[in-house]
Amino acid sequence: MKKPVICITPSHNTENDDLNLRPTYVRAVSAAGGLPVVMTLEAGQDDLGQLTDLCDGFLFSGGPDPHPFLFGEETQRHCGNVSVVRDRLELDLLKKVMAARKPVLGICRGIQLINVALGGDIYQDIPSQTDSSFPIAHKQPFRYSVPSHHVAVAKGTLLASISEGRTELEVNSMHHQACRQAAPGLTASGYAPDGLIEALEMPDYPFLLGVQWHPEYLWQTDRGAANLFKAFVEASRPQV
Ligand SMILES: [Mn+2]
Repeated sequence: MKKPVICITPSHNTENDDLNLRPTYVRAVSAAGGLPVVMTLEAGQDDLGQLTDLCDGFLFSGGPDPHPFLFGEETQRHCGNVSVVRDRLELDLLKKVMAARKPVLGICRGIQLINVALGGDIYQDIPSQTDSSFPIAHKQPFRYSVPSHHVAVAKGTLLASISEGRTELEVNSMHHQACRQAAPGLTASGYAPDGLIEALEMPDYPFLLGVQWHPEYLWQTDRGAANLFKAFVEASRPQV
């Protein structure tokens, strides 16, 4: 049986114009039964259309901050580096993929990119834009394979079904930005203990899920993280 082909967007190192991608994404997709392919950042509209036809599922990976202009803001003092090239490419790709109603998984920057693309916005920097008497470390001080905070799962959601009834997940955290206002059509299905959105999904879509944590570092030890990739790959399996 042919494996579902999963297109993974790479990161863009703007210092030397290199592409890079942590191998953990590729391994997690492979282990879940998918055939991962890493895309380039040099693709015109026609190329993106052909890629959308060629691939069965699309994983928007982690990376630098989305440009603030994309959600109508000036650049805040603690905003990080951006890649205009990657922003443009991923926004164009997402539009085509969603028009084809093919499965989408967003991880870290991916959930933010999806939210911004659909009309939501993000905190440019959590520590300086939120107030908390007990600040959660969204940039955890230890290895990414070790969970650092919990996520409350909303009942009746795709995330809940993937999590096999668990109402609370243990996740890792390596982000300084976060989704603020969910875009129209998106539902928040996971929250950190400080109230920040950690998962978004689109109920009126075959499979569209964004998570703020990094399941690609947890799938070997956590069933929920492994199930997340399995559910995505299975949703991507072409109907025969
Ligand atoms: Mn977090």
